[in-house]
Amino acid sequence: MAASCIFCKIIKGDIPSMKIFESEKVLAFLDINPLSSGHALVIPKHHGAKLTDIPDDQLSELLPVAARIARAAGADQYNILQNNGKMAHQVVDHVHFHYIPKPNEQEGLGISWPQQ
Ligand code: DGP
Repeated sequence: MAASCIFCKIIKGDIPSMKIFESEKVLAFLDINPLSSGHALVIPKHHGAKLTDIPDDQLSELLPVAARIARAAGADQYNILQNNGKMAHQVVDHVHFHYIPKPNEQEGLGISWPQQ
């Protein structure tokens, strides 16, 4: 846990979130700023900023949860994204996978990166 980390605070329950899955090592919740309806984040409970900071036993549980969410949500098309570092558009320095469902083809990719 990192005292100043927003996602660690969500894990502890100090900041409220719309949780959709929780296990010993993983938490998933709805993104506060969704790119599409159902946009969710899957995070390890172990604090680490980047993919390379997370132990394998935590990492290996994240994608199966993303797949479970994708299956349960039922969207046929979706993005799974994971950003590492400011230049790669990472804003929250606690590893997270985005699950971004695409409800229909009119929305295109639906990814809007911050303006440089
Ligand atoms: P990234 O750019 O990959 O670091 O995405 C961070 C995401 O985290 C962004 O889509 C918004 C989301 N987010 C930031 N703060 C909060 C929060 O307090 N609660 C929730 N549910 N999501 C948050």
